[in-house]
Amino acid sequence: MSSRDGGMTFLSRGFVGRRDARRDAGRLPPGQYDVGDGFPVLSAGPTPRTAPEDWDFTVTGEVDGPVRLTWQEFQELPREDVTVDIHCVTKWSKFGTTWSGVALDTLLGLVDTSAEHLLAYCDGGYTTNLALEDVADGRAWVVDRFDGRPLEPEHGGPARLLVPELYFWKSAKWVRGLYLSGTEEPGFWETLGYHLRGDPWLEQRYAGD
Ligand SMILES: Nc1nc2c(c(=O)[nH]1)N[C@H]1C(S)=C(S)[C@@H](COP(=O)(O)O)O[C@H]1N2
Ligand SMILES: [Mo]
Repeated sequence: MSSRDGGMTFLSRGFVGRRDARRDAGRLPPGQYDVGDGFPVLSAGPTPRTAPEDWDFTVTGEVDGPVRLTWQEFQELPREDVTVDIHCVTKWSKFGTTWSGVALDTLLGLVDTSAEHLLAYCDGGYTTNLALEDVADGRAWVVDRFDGRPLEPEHGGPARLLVPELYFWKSAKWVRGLYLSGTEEPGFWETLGYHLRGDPWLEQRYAGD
């Protein structure tokens, strides 16, 4: 562990493995707090439970050749491990969460489209809108593993979106597909007054922020 203040080094040594508050301060977007080891569950309804044999993932809408993947086909796609900080609009942030899944670049690469927006849809009816430029180039994934284990149903298993650069409501749980469109169609929370984009660093919590 290094220290900008040489005089603090002997103190830091005793705290190896604990959080360095000074380092983490720069990781917290405005108005957020560090929830630590906790992982709150925030669901607008009951937890759906879809068996892998009943699960599929579709990429539809304004595309040439819509795609439907079975669970098995999804498992065979190239996979990535990611470690990211997540930020909920209710103000908790969680540092260094580890996930495994398929990049949205890979899934969107399966179709031909000139659409600029998508609506993610889920078991249970939840939706959220995203601009394609906010999920391109390694900024979003469909993940099915958290912390080295299959994703718990409460946290969106069998699979959820992970869009860590935006507020966590954009990381749709129980995701089943992406609907691509030339126009921006607000999703569940966005229709109820939350920001269409939701960048935590710009504190885009509500419409008009
Ligand atoms: N399908 C679905 N996805 C959802 C939600 C939901 O209610 N339904 N809640 C969102 C909100 S507001 C947040 S903060 C995160 C919470 O994820 P977690 O329960 O794993 O912490 O999921 C997001 N994705
Ligand atoms: Mo949230």
